Amino acid sequence: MAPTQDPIAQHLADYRPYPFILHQTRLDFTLKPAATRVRAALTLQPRAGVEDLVLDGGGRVTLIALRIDGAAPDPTQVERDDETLTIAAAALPRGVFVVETEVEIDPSANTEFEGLYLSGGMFCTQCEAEGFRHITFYPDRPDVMAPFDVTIRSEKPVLLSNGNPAGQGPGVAAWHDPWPKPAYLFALVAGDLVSVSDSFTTRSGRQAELNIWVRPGDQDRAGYAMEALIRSMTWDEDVYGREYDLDVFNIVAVDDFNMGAMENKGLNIFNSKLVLASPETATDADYERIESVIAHEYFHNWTGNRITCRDWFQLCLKEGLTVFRDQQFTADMRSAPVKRISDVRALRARQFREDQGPLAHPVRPERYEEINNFYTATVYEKGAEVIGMLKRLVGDEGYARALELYFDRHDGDAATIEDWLKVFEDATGRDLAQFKRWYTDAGTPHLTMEEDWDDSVRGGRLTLRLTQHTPPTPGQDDKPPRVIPVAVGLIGPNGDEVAATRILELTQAAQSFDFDGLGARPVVSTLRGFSAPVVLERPIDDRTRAFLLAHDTDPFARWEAGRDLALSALVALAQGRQAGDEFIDAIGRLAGDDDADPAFRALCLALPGDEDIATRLAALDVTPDPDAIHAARDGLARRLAEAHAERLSELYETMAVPGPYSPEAAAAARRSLRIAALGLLNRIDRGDRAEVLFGTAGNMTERMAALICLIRRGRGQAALDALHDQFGDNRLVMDKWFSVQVMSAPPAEAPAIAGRLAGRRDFDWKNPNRFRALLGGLAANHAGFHAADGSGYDFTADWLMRMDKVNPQIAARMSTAFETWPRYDAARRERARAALDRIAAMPGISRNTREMVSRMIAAGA
Ligand code: B3K
Ligand code: ZN
Repeated sequence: MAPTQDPIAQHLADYRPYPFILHQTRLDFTLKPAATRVRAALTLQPRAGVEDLVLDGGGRVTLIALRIDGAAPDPTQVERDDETLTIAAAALPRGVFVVETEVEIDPSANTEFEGLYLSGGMFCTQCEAEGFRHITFYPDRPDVMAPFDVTIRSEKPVLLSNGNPAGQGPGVAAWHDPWPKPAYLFALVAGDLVSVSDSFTTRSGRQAELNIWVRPGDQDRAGYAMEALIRSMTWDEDVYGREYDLDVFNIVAVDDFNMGAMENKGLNIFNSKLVLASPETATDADYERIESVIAHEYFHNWTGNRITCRDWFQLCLKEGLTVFRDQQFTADMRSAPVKRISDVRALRARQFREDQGPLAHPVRPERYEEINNFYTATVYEKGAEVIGMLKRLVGDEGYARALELYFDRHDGDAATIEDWLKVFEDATGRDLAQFKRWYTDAGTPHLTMEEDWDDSVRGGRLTLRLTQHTPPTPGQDDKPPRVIPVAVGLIGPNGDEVAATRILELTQAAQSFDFDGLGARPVVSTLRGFSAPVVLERPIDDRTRAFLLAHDTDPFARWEAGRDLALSALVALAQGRQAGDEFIDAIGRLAGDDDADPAFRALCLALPGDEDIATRLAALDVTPDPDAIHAARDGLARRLAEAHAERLSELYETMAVPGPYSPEAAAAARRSLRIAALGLLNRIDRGDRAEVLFGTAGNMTERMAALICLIRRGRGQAALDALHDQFGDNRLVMDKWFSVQVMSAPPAEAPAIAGRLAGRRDFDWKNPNRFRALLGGLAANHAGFHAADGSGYDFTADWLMRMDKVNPQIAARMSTAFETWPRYDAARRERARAALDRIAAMPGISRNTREMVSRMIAAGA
């Protein structure tokens, strides 16, 4: 049933199974840069009655030959339009039949990097979500799964596809993937590659060969990725009981890639920045991200590949769960509290921003125009938070039982969120009807907590009154209450914990919870571990926040107390009021607390960013002024540095890590504190320390931190030139070189600097990493992007329009720089709106960008 009201969109409610069963897929590629031939043989069978056979196939797939059971069909029975190839039911045999096609495609003209394309002379693919239809005609939807046999003919020395090798000769290789999979998990690579190899024996004794394929010369930068892969495989066996299921596991690093990485069965393809690392070229943050993305893609082998999604509305089924799993993994490999705090920071910066703006959508959307626009922080990160809440509600054992049942029951399926929740209901006996709203309703709930202390009850009674309310989001005004797990602990007046963490389940709009027999009024530590993705509003004074920062036993809540102190000061400062003394004192004490993890201290020393301050102001109904915010943050950082200069200098010296660089967590933690101290000292020492560090540090983590300091002090040029001389031919370092100059520039200069950099010959803008480095660098410079004269908006709009013609996915993704536009002042709104209108009016605008821009414009209407 096609929707008639809304013909440009797909709707969850319209799902219907594919009318044919696909038993087998055979593919034969003859690779030529401008004229690749793809022969496909699909073994099909009608599911019930006979219907037309509709195969997806993009406009640039040229049909050369078509046969059904070996014979060409009557041409009047075949219809081709821009998106499909339809064979009339009358032309189809009754039982099992084989459709053979031969098509020609032009990988060299593929600038969208979707389907089969070339990157630096290497053939590679990206098929999720709907890229396979640009390779050949196919039922390109996740619920149509089949085993694949693939033959690749090419002069390139290394020829890879999914599954196990099934034969090789000069110029040809065959692959067999026995696990039925949807087309989005197909991959092919052909190139001049070398591998870093190892092996893994699963706990039931299967030997798997592991290869990471890179360009010759990059081998010595792939070792960390290999270690991370082996750690991931071990962890998934230990924690989830999941084993690898093929004889080989290949990873390929590619320079031109639209996102981070892709979990194709047995052949993961990675953006090279998430594989290649050496101490001289990668930062600690890069190493951590490589470890977590390697894990993420590997974990998809079960949560995504063995159990996939019925349709793209269910994307969070695989992404939310796999993010949740990679977060658990990183917590186990590194510091769990530090990981939790970093994840919450990222969630607030990206997902809260999305959920509170024009692009808000449910974790499981019900409508989309372009699915690639829904690989969002909401689907991924909020999707993971929802699973964290589920685990909190059913307990660790309940979660383990449910996951066991999920793997048993749904292995080989294309499943839904309903299937997922049913598994939890069956394994734990809990009714999850209300919980399901976390999947179906957009928006971030606001939670208020008020306390009352009653002395007249013997021993005293503490009452916590919790209320919830979710502001309206596009298309949904009415938000019924959700179930919200609120983790609460109580701290006595002397700083000792008097009640350990307990989960309060808020299920109504307002509810009260009593605690009796405490003796004396405690301080409440709430939303411990960030037990739910909500905005907490709580009347609390700075003294109580400082007390929690000093005494809370829950590291997240402790950090949060410090952040709250900072934010309340910054919000006041940005509005011209005096504030911040309490914060400066309390943070100074914490910085010197040598019992606290250095990484934790570093996180506490990091002031909330300009964007966080803007968000908080907007939540208080104050129009954010980007320049005032920037000045407030600068001023508070300077005062913090002045107040604790001696302690910070000491930390800068003592946190230096002796000996050769190691990316492991303990060393990275020390560096992070050292760098945090440097960044603050840089406000008052005019950059001398940074200059020395830039010249002497042997690792990119410290050099990059020093470079940022130098740029901030207007002394960056020599260091930038030195970096360029040393690494001009290293694309990944040069990406950093581009982004750091714009990101760290004085806001008023940022758009002009971006403009100058965009004019350079080495601004290879069609490369997604380079484009993101520059445009993303400007978007991350809050007051620079929102420059009052509109130059940040105009620069961004100009480049988005240029990019849209070449690579719509990247243009649409980067257009989110504008997503907060309705919250600024009238003059900025007018300029942002004009930029968005200009994009919307562009002739030939892609579906991707059109959908994004029109949603953003609608919100300001
Ligand atoms: N599943 C891919 C993302 C595909 C994005 C398509 N636009 C990577 C991941 O989440 O692991
Ligand atoms: Zn994923």
